[in-house]
Amino acid sequence: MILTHATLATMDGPGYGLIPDGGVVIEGGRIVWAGAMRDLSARTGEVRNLDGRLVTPGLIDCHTHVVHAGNRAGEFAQRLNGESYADIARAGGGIMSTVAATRAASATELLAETLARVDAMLAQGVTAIEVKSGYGLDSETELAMLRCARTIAEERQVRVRTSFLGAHAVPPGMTADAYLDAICLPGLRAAHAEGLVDAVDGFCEGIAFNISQIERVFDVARTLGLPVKLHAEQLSARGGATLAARHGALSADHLEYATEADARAMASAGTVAVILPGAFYTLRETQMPPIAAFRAAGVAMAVATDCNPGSSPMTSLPLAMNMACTLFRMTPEEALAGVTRHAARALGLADCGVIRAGMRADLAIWDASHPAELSYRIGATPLFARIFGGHA
Ligand code: DI6
Ligand code: FE
Repeated sequence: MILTHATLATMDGPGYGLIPDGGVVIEGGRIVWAGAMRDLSARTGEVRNLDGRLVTPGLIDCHTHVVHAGNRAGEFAQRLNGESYADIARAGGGIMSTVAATRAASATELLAETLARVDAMLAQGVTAIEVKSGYGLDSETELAMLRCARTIAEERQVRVRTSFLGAHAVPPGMTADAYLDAICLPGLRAAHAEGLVDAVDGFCEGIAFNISQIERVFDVARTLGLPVKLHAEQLSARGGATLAARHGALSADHLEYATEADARAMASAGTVAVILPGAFYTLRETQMPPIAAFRAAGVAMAVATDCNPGSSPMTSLPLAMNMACTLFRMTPEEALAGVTRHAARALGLADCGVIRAGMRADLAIWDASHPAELSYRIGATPLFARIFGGHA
């Protein structure tokens, strides 16, 4: 396939990597050439003239809890009446209420509910998603969630990377350490043995796991040869971001309460900051992630939906880009890098996220003439077409 007369935002390099009248040659699911039309040598293949439409790398949603059952619209109303997210969690709602719904769902029901959300994501230009477990909190359901995540990639044209998030909440009636010993860590080993785990995640927070408990999870991840990432400094400063950096984490995520010292630690470790404005917005948070400190320290910033039934019931990655700009003053260029090049890094993927010869041909074609339009519109879906592995 040959895409001609496109406005290319290759995202290859520090900025957009704009090529105003560009072309892309695709063979065997890979990009074999990308550049200016005037440099395109004669080729044979199916030519698609894009009439100046914008082409970007396929979007990558690098932080989702898209596999889950049920919804928490009731808690949404409770929070609007003044109850806090943490209060609801301590009273047995929150994550635990989704755990109950997910345990009760059959594999077929879980997949059907999940695919409806995945379809909404793909309709907005996404070609790769990360999917976390964490609504099982028992081995059986954690594994069922991860099997469901793997099935997504068989049912739809999308790449899936899984993260084991057994350390998401402490089941009532147990201590955190007892839960890690009896359920979470054996569950991680079992899930890994079944080939279900690409990375290991945790929730480092007052209502979840402390630093030393997260470190126990990371130690097991290391013995299994798995990369780590962490929900860190979302609701309070707990030192999770620096801990993640110390363990060479792919990413630290949320980060509203992160400090300049965290930013420096993350920069030197190459840990990506995953910014999740949907959760900030939904929880009416007022503490902003230290974007300027990340920028100054040279931390790569990714942007994701955090698609989950509690703090971010959102399936639109372009909306997350808009929120990252309007709420956090990220630039549209940073937002697009955040859902392409930097999102790939947050997942440890080296073959996508930029338009360059040798990369997978995962592309999004937009009814737009400049990449800033993707962040600028609110809730719009200017997607014209998606190309996944070279197939339209
Ligand atoms: N932080 C989040 O924002 C999600 N998980 C987490 O650790 C929320 C999960 C939920 O409320 O269901
Ligand atoms: Fe999350």
